[in-house]
Amino acid sequence: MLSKIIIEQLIAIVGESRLLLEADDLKRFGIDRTTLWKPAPCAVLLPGSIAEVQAIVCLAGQHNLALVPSGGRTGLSGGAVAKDGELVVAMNRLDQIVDFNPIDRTVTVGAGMITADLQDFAEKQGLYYPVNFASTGSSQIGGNIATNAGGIKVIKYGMTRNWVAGLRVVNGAGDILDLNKGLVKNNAGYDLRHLFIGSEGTLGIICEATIQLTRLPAESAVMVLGVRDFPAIMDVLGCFAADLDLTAFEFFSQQALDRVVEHRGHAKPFEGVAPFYALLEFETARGAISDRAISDRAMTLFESCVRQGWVLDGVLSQSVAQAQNLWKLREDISESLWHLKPYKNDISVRVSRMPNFLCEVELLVEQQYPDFEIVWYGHIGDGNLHLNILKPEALSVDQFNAKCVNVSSEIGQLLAKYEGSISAEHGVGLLKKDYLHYSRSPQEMDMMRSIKRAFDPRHILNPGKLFD
Ligand code: 2HG
Ligand code: ZN
Repeated sequence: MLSKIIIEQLIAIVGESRLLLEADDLKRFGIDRTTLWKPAPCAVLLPGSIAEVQAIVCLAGQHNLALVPSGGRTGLSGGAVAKDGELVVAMNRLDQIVDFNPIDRTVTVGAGMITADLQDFAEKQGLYYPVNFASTGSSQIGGNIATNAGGIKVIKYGMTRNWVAGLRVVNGAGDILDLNKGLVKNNAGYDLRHLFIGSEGTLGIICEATIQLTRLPAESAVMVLGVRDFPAIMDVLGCFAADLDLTAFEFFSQQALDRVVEHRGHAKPFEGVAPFYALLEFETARGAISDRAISDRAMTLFESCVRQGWVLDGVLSQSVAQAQNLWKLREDISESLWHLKPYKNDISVRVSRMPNFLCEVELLVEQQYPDFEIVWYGHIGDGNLHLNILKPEALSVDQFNAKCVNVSSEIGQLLAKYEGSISAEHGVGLLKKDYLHYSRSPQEMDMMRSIKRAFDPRHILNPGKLFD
């Protein structure tokens, strides 16, 4: 509960209508896409400028109030959850274009800008913001940066980190830091900007970002292939990546396809079934969706994969609409599983280690958890697997969650052996912090805590997230 005096001070900063105390607002702003925690913030603030964010942080520091920075709350690890009476600082009003520079091909935006609005703005300038994923319609750029969001084009364009040319943040001491200022080359000491990217709101509140844009991509075509087994998916990747400029290489299992077809009513890619499917996207010549030379090349590769026995069946998009429909089979999986409250894993290993790793994970879950339905999908071209575990009807939610914690530890041990990551792209938040030690050494953990102390000396920024 906030005291009357603090409420008055907060109103003096943001204005009365920008301090939300109603139960509905607290519920809505206190949670992300996870369902494991009950939202319980003490209030929600909607600052309209960096100066207001700074004033909030200074006040929070004086009164020792915990702050949870909040974007579109589409996260899957509890990074934006406020469950312990924190003040939520929602960036919704900082959603403007601050500056566009066509020579540098950069755009400076408020952290609250919706990702899809940034993509649309870029396109109107004849440019492109390539970080793309299913929740771009509601996620905010500040949240994307705080979690270093990945998505479906990482194989060609990399993660959000690659596109951040500058950041304005307010750290936990209430200082405004202007980091990198849009420079392409800047070796003047430590690049603090990169510490904030992926820091999950624990070092500072990202208020403004200068984003690098690039030229529009050529038209692309999409192929969905039915694949014999896990190892064959990696063989198919090797075969296509060697010859085509891939912009995506995704995979999903038959169970994932069944769920998405059932839930969304999408058409299957082709008649037959396969244990796994690979979705490939590659650029064709500008202006021609089925440029003959590249499409013929793709068909030759497909035939060679069939001859090898890796691929059972396949389809190549013949129009933009067909390409979009094929993408839906992959992009809609997460939402199609949502009502089943799956336990999520978002893990990665180096692509070269993927074949052996996949066999071991498959064996682990088959042997130890035969009654669990596992829905496999992910950005396999980046070495990133989303392992969604569905609750068997016989188990209560508590029993299921307890078992999943065991699965996570076993997978964590396997990841440690393969030098992989317990969080490839969703972040650590609350969900994965107990497993962080499988990916980070004690020395690294100590250094991360020191960095946290340096930027947030009063420990008021998103406490309890990433690590305790
Ligand atoms: C995706 O790749 C998202 O579809 C969500 O990262 C993954 O829900 C998930 O597990
Ligand atoms: Zn993903």
